[in-house]
Amino acid sequence: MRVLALALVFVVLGLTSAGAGEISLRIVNVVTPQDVKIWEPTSFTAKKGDTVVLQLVNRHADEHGFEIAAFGVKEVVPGEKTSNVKFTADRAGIFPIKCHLHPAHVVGQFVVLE
Ligand SMILES: [Cu+2]
Repeated sequence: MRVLALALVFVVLGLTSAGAGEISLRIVNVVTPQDVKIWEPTSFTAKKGDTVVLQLVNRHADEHGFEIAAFGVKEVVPGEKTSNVKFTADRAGIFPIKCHLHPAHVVGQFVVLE
């Protein structure tokens, strides 16, 4: 229950921290206890029309991808580097996020509310 509450607070902060019409998030590549590399937070939300600014932090030694195909995002982040991505969430829906370099790396979803 406590974890859920914290997760909720994080999402709300992500939505409000950059003012109306823009969300700004730092997403970090981590390893789960199951030894799977993921980008965290795994899921995030925007409103249709929002500008989305993502700072992708790759803490691993090897490069990893971050793709949201529906919005033309297809970034390769070199080992121990950070990449910035900016796009407009111009349509509503639930869109998969994945590492296009390593399909086994389960990532998450991007939710755009109407
Ligand atoms: Cu990867």
